[in-house]
Amino acid sequence: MFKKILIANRGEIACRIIWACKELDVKTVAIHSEADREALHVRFADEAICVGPAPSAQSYLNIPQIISAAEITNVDAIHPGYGFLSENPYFAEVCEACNITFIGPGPQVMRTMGDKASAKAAMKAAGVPVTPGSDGLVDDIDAALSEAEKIGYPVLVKATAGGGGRGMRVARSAAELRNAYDTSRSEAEAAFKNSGVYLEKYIERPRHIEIQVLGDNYGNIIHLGERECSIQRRHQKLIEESPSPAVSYELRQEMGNIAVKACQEVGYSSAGTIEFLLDENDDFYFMEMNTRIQVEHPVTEMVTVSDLVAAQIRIAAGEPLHLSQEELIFVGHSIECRINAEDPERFTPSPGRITNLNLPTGPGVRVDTAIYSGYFVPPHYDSLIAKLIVHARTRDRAIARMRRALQAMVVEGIQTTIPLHLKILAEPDFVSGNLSTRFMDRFAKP
Ligand code: MV4
Repeated sequence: MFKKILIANRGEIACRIIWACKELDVKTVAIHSEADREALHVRFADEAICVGPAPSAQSYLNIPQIISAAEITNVDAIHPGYGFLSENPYFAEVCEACNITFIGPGPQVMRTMGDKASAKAAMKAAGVPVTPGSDGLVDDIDAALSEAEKIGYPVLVKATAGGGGRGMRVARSAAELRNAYDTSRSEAEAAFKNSGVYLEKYIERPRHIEIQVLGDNYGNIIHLGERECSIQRRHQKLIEESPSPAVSYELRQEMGNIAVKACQEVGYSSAGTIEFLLDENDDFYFMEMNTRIQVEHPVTEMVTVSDLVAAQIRIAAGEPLHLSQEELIFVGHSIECRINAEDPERFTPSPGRITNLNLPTGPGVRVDTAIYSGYFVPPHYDSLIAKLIVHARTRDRAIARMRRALQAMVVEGIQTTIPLHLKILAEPDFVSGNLSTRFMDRFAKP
């Protein structure tokens, strides 16, 4: 086991990694920007190094500074968390070159799965269902029209350099495709300096269902069930849950086994997530693979009674998986609400000082956060300030528990998404589990 780990991140995930290290008797080194001197992860780490000014590019993304901090404090490994450098193959290579273990998959797997086209090809080769579509880019409108005839309308025009929904346009007829094709290409050129587009069958009301996997360095791979992540606004997740109300025992086995097989084919190790679109006929299609621990990992931990961050650290230290697929258990239902420092109506950032804070407690309540009363929420970083997670025997009980936990969560001095979550949880479609990635359209301002 490592003696000391540097956490190349901040906020709640940095604290989360510190907690896992403490339980493993591993010393921790925090890095921080000048704006984060008073941050909680700095306080609870054994050592802390300032790596630069507030802007992320000069601090949390500053590879030379981070590697220098790792050298000075003589750490054995670096945990990147999520975001920042967590899916940067070059950073993983630099760590390995400096004889520092990067806690995550190898750079090559990260590179393969990080490129949409190579990821889709690798998944297709591994027998993972991918959305029917063009085989590669469509270089002119005639190719697009001919591909669309093969696929069948409606089709989606997607920018190959896009991501997170940017550069996507639906076409329901040849006439619409002519327009969508030209618009997508020019938008992609402007936004990504890459006008490459491809076509896919448009799935009208998909759910976003993702499978958590864990792989060690000896070829052992298990899945830990699914997460329902359809409650998103402009591709920002708001509420996640496990299990999904739409996934039966049989569908879980099918999706889980396909995810495990895919990871075996690409030689995956560490924690990873395969994202799928699930349609109303229970057909599912590969969307992308995330080669990092994800924000929403706690809902999986709650229903499988696991510690995914500790598992990542153990795997990176060369330990075999402690659990076989057969030994894994699923208990109850877990829901996570992302608490952002934002105006709950306009979603505009709301940084500032927290003048009064009450965190909910009681049975089945977990809060992953780095805020405290008197903490100044800086404007420089992501607006996520806390994850409120509940666990109960059934989905209905979990919803009731989340409602009372949200009502007990007092954050004064800034605005948060707490009122929005209470609104969502009051929606009959949410309570009945009738979700899709179009769910949040109902709150869209005219
Ligand atoms: C789709 C789709 C429907 N049909 N692909 C959005 C971003 C990227 N993850 C892929 N996305 C979608 N791809 C086909 N063929 C609908 C979406 C989509 C979506 C997917 C997951 C979660 C939220 C979403 C919100 C809007 C659109």
